[in-house]
Amino acid sequence: MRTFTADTANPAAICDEMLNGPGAVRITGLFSDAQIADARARIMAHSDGEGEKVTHFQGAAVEDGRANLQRRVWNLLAKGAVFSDMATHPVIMAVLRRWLGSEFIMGSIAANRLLPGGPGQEPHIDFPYWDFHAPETHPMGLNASFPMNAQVTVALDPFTEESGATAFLPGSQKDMRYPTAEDHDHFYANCARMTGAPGDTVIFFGAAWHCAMPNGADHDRNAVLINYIPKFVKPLEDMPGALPQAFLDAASPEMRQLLGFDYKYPEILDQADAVNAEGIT
Ligand SMILES: O=C(O)CCC(=O)C(=O)O
Ligand SMILES: [Fe+2]
Repeated sequence: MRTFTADTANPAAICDEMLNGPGAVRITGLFSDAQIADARARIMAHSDGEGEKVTHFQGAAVEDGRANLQRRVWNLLAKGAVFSDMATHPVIMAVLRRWLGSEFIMGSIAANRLLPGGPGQEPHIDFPYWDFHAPETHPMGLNASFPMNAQVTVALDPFTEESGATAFLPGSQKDMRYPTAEDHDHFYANCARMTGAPGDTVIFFGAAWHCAMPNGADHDRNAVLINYIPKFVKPLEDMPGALPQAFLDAASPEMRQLLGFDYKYPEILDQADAVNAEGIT
C-alpha cells in the first residue's frame, strides 16, 4: 500500500492504485492532533453512553456474545463539527471527484470502536456491494470496471496488527465477488493491514475484501469510517432525515453536495417546472 502526504496526494495516481493496484492508499498529515483528540473523545462518549446499535458483518460475534466489544456511532455529522471537516477535507474531495464523478455524495459517516478483546468482522465488501452475497439481486454483469464506492478510514488510535488494524486482500477489488467461507483461509493468509498512527487516513475501494481484525491490544481502537458513492446511488444513512434543520440550513456547498441536495431526483415530475430540464440544448 502506497503512502501519500497532503502535498503528494495526486488524484490520478491514487485512483490508479485503487482501481488497478492494491485497492488502497494511505494519506498522512491531513488532520491535526487537536482534531483527532476531539473526534476520539466524542466517539468514546457516545459509545459509552448509548445502548447497542445496529452493526454489520458481525454474525459470529453476536453468536458468541462479544458484539458489544465492537461499537458503532452512526450519524456522526450530528455529533461534532470535526466530522464535517473530515468528510469535506479538500484533499479527499479532490481524489473523490475524480474517482466517483464531481457530484458524488456521502452514503454514511460512522465510527467503529473496537474495545480491547473486541472481535474482528467477517471479510466483506462495502455498500452498495455489501449484499452481493446475493448477486442475483443486482444487475447482471455487475463488475468492478468502474467504482460505485470509496471508503475513507481515519485512524483515531494506533492502528497496529495487534490492535486490529483493518485487513484487506490487495487486488481483490478487481474481481467483484463477496468472499465466501471457503475464501477465508486465503484471505487471512494473504491480507495486508491498514496500519498507521492516529490521524493517518486510508482511502480504499470497498469492493476489495476487507474486515476489522480482533483487538488484542490494551487500548481501544477507534476509527471514523466514511462511505462515498456516485450521485445516483441511494445512500445507506438518511442523513438529511437525521440531522437538525439548523445543520442543513448552515451546510457549506461541499456538505450540501455530500447530502445529495445538488441532485434532486426522485422528483414528482407532474409538479416540476414546465421547462426542458435535461439535454445539451
Ligand atoms: O473498522 C474497521 O477496521 C473496518 C470496518 C468495516 O470494514 C465496516 O464496518 O464495513
Ligand atoms: Fe467494510
